Amino acid sequence: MVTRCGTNNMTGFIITYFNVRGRCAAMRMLLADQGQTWKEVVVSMDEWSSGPLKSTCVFGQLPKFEDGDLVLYQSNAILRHLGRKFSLYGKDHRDAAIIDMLCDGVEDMRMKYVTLIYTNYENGKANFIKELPSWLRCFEKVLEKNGKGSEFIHGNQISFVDYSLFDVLLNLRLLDPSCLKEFPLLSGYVERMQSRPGLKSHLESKEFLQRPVNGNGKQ
Ligand code: GTB
Repeated sequence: MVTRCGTNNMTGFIITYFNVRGRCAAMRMLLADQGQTWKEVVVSMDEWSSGPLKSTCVFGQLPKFEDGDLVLYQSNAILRHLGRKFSLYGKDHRDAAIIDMLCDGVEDMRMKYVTLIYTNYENGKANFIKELPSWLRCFEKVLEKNGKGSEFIHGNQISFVDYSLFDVLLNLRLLDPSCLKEFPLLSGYVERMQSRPGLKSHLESKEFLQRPVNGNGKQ
């Protein structure tokens, strides 16, 4: 188990996960963009398979996220917690409901991607790329309805789901570099997100660049 410490970690955030971007990429982006530091506990597959950690995890899976004495599992629950903590959940209950809906939509797209990567990469990639525009078009339309796509995925302030959507879009663009070309609003959205100073320096950091995208080397 490797522990990497950020400096000035006054908040006590600890991410325990495998050495991949995977399900922690969005929460890391959120923390970096919000000016937070955190500690990383990196678990190897050998340790995971032979050690006691799995049995202590509520659903037998990582990531595990600690915020002081609060211990959370499930990446989207962690994002929601950070959304509430850093006011990244819209301005009222109506916004929060829509942000939750979008989060579930991003999760559906993420699961399609994860299923391809881990279960059917060689045989499924061509068909996946063929179907990709129909999913991306849904988010293009959401952007169009929100200030003609000039801002965030919902409202005029960033929310936790923006980090998750941005992360999935980066992964999809790695898989199919031209996938955003027919979607000007999504392309502009990705440009704006990656230009945010906190995100830009995170995306340029060696911690981000050296961490594999997925656990099986496929991307
Ligand atoms: N719904 C959960 C969430 O959103 O947090 C899903 C969590 C999940 O799928 N966790 C996977 C896990 O703990 C890791 S993410 N798997 C171990 C187990 O179930 O025993 C996917 C993943 C797969 C492989 C690697 N790897 O080889 O390094 C890394 C990450």
